[in-house]
Amino acid sequence: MAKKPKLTDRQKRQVSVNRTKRLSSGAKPSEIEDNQFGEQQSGRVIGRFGKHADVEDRAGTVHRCHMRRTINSVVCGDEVLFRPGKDQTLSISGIIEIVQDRKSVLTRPDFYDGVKPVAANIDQIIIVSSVLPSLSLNIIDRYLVAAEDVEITPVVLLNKVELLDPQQLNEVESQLNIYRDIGYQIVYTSCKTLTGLDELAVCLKDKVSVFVGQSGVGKSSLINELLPEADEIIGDISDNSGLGQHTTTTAKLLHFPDGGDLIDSPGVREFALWHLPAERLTNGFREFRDYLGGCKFRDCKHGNDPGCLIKAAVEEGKISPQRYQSYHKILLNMDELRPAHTKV
Ligand SMILES: Nc1nc2c(ncn2[C@@H]2O[C@H](COP(=O)(O)OP(=O)(O)OP(=O)(O)O)[C@@H](O)[C@H]2O)c(=O)[nH]1
Ligand SMILES: [Mg+2]
Ligand SMILES: [Zn+2]
Repeated sequence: MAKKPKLTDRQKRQVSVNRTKRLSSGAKPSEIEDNQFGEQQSGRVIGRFGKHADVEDRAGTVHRCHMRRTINSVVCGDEVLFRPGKDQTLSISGIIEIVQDRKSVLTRPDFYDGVKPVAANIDQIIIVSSVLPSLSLNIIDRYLVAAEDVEITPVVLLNKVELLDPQQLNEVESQLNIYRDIGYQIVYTSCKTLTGLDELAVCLKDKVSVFVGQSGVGKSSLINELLPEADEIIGDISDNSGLGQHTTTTAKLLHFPDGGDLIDSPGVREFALWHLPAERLTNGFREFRDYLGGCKFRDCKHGNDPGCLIKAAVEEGKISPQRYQSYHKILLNMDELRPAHTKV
């Protein structure tokens, strides 16, 4: 795919002027438009498709809505004020007028659009991994940083465990115990043998959770096991690459009959963190926090700098060397992956 050309400062100013004009001109609904809609009411976004969104009203009815041009972004989990359409024969009849302040929002950087919200008003992020596509601790670390950064509780989930023999399972468990030791919950599941699904259901009960992770790890399959009526489409793993095929393309919020909601999100190719300044990355490694501010040099890069408390903690076995290496790998990649047209 061709890279987006870098904008000059003049072009950036023009974009900003145009945007301001567009926002102020779109603020008031025209009278003709006004007649098409009923009274404003509150609702919640449960689906997002192109320029439209599905809004569930308080009685549980779903309205497919346009959005006022003043609205910047709408994602699953957003609380909104909307007006249902009077003409229900139209496929998209209502309109979202206001997005309420978000209690929490998970974001991800997008090469073209800058930082994009993924889901709003969520209580926990379930980081789904599997052994096919193969387990990547570095990807887990990146999601953990993103979750820590927005202060939403993460849970580490490993799916497809039935593909491992007992010895392999043992090895994987000792790798993932690093996360347990620093206070994260770990859940092992299989959609084939149904292992761990009861534990997962308990973990999701009465909370608003979002499933994130690479394509093909089984997010939608897990949802179908937990909520058969969800009927999520699942895709095969490519024989050549061992990767998923990006089957889920839009986020969708589903309800558990006994309480709790779950958002299925599309697998992303590269969950990068280049939108975070380095200090926020460091802070996202929760076990580093006890040592921050104590290094000899204020601008310590926690590499080979003399008097680095983090490095010392690694040497003393208090911080896992694997997490420490992962931190430096992310730090390096952040600069490499950051598109030329963005700044932190
Ligand atoms: N062996 C095994 N295969 C599984 C398991 N769970 C899911 N799969 C398979 O993994 C493949 C991908 O599953 P999906 O549920 O589509 O994965 P996804 O994470 O939703 O992928 P995207 O929507 O592309 O992000 C399918 O072929 C599933 O049948 C499991 O526990 N064990
Ligand atoms: Mg899916
Ligand atoms: Zn240091």
